[in-house]
Amino acid sequence: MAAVLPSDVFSESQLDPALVKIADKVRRNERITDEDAILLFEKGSLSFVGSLANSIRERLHGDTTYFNRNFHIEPTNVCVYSCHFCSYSRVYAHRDEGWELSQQQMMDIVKSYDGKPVTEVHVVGGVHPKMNLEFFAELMRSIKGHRPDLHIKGFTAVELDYMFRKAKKTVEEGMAYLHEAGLDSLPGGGAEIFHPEIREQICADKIDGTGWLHIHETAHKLGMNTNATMLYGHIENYSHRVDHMSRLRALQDKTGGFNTFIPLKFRNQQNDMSHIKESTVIEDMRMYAIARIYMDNFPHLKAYWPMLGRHNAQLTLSFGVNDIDGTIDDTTKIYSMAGSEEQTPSMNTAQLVTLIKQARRKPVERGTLYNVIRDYSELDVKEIETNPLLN
Ligand code: MET
Repeated sequence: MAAVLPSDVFSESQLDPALVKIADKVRRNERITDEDAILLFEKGSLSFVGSLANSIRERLHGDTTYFNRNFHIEPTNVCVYSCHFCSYSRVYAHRDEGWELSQQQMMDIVKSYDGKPVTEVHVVGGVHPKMNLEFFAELMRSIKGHRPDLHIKGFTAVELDYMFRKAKKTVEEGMAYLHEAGLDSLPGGGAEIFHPEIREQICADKIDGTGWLHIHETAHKLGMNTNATMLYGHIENYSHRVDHMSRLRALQDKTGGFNTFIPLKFRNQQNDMSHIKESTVIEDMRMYAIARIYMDNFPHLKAYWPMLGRHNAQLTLSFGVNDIDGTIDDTTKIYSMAGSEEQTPSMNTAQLVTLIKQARRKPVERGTLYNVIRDYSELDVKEIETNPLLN
């Protein structure tokens, strides 16, 4: 599909001159400023930002749209922190209402995928006061001992910060230790909104933005790749979003260690912020598009379908997104507990491929680090459904 540039589809005489300048920058493949991004949030129509973002997406990836085959392990939802947007955690005193998996139970989950073509396990959850660095190092070793080629993407910076401090290790020491035990890369969670004006209101007690970035920088220095998220659509304003993205873009300039940016939509069920309305789908698509335009040094932009719902995730493929994450297999509760449409998030390969093909894009299965595993564009859905190696 040829990239359509905004000048081809918009009559520039009707556009705000400042928006025309931004479109020119995108056309010349130049970085936009923080002010430009705020202007896009304030004045850019959905079709304007969408068409710019799509031109960037097609320049970077053509029609290629990645997915992966993965499952999650959520060791616990018992948590020492009390993030107001969270619908998932239970305090230690009420841990009987939550879950705490043993090493054996977690290994049983891993073993239940024996012979199945998953490539990644994603490990995140509550910050449990008793699940410490040694506990998780043992888990890493057991997983790798059982299935060495399974990529372990685990622990948000928030979880790592707590376990390293408790073990009296520096970030460098703790990270090197877990890496050695088998941890391959970090997911992007716990970032929320870095700006203290917002962070202090929504998750005051966990690691601050500077600490989050330091943990990712340390991982990058050890040669580990990581992802980054932003929880949007609650009490933040556009400048907080841009500040957040700007800190990530600056770190990426320094290390190049981020793979993917994942905007996460705030969902409002069963949490302390239920009085706040959720963002509209239009605002969601504008968020993805502006992220694609602004985050010029992030190779990938992901829509995490268990949070957004599969149909809206499909829609993002026209607004800059080139990755929709994985099969999941109903192994995460984080967003179902917050009221997502996806109450039992699970899609098989054929469903993911169909979703991507319906959007006229090219489905490609990737590993965690975007190594290509298989191009599905020429494969018939029936063939995928009936081949156990493909489904
Ligand atoms: N414990 C993580 C964090 O705050 C989030 C995991 S999902 C509830 O970073």
